[in-house]
Amino acid sequence: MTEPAAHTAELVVVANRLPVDRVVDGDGEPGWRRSPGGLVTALEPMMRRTDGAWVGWPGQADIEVDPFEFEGTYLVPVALSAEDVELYYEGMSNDTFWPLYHDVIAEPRYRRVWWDSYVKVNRRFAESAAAVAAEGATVWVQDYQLQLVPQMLREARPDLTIGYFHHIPFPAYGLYSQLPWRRQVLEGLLGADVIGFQRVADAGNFARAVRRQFRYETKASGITVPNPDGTTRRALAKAFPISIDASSYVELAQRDDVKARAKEIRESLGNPKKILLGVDRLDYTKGIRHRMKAFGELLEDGRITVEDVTLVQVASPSRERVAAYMQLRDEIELTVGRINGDHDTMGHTAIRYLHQAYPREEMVALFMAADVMLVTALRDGMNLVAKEYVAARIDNRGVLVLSEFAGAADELSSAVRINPHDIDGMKDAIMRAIEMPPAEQGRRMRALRRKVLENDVARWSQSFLDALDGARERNRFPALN
Ligand code: GDG
Repeated sequence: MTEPAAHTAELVVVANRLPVDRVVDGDGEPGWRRSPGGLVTALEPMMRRTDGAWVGWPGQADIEVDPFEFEGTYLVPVALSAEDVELYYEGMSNDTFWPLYHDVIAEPRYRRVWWDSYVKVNRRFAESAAAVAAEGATVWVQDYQLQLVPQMLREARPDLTIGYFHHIPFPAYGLYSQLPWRRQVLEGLLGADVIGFQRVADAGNFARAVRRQFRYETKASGITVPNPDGTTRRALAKAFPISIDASSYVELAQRDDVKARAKEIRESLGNPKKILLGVDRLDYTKGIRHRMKAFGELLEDGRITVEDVTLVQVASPSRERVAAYMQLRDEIELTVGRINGDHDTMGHTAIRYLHQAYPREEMVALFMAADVMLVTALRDGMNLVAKEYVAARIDNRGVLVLSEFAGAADELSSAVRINPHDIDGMKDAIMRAIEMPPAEQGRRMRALRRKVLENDVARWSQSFLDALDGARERNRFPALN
């Protein structure tokens, strides 16, 4: 392991990305800007409270950056070469784990060179984390790019309390077992004291995989894991559904300029009676094509017209160098072109398609302008967009159409639920949402808002850290196990 760093921290977050983006100002001087991601907002308050460090990749290949302070957090950059990015990130993370863990919606590719790079890069992250963690510190590892880090850290630093949170689904064993490195990955994850998942079902799938592979005993959320010295310890595998910083969405929705922008958006679409909205990274897990098929058929069947109903689809650019994403983009854009070509009039468009990313204010204005929010994921760990829409509807109006295959469906039971594979069912659900009387909208939206405002992201991170505190106590007093 590397030399201990000059600076050490009591709480260390390890994530593929640092919470900042590298920017170059007008004079060509490089600097850093806080990145807008959800995880950053989720962990920011807690990082400020504690003496925190964050280990992650700065987002550009082949740059070496020394650790630095940024807004109260000590940032430890992990360098990735262009080859690391290609093999570990685009290959193993985004072309093997991502499709495999999303129920093989796209075919996962198993490449030994990708795996070798994944192991090597995970070790680099583990070494950086081990070097910056103070004696007895807590380390919280994030997501599927770093599944081997917990075990690597435990071997190097048995004094640490280690958490891992899995942001995406964990698949049923029948699928998981395809993975040529299925044992190594489970071993990697079991290095953590607390292994968090989005849904109860994900935690269950993980526990089943552990039983099938290792025959370890699992009881309630506890897994009995053998130590190298013959004793055992208890790892906790359970659901901690992630959420959003709900009050910041409420604040944006209350701003006059944002309200005015929502009105302007409606007008610029020709004031249709109903606006439907989809907001997704352009990803095959999000069910964008299924949504468009349903919408196109509703127009075809004459159940809606372009004068009355417009679909706004924000598809923010994502993983543009991975072949499956290039192909998906072509398919979606062909579909949009066909539907618009068949149905547009001079004054009205069927689908306003935007392959762009927008500032948060614009997203909230869109949420406020949209009568119906379509979340039609084929598989999704949680889906924060569903929660953001609900938080932004301070007027208690609007309808959320939500796929059963998104983690958010476990909590948001007052949404109109759909199975996105059932196109007829989805068409009927969209019609129901379009025609829903205001009183029913209000009843459902109030129930949804209660859930999202109560279970916000601060509560999520606190409950995970509480579980880690419990684990630390058990480590100190093994009789508690
Ligand atoms: C993974 C899991 C899980 C999107 N376009 C723009 C924009 N966004 C924001 C959304 C939302 C976030 O990006 C996307 O979060 P999701 O949860 O919807 O989906 P993933 O990116 O797949 O996230 C997912 C999540 O991790 C957290 O654990 O819920 O299941 O797949 O916040 O609003 N934001 C802005 N402009 C855009 O154009 N500002």
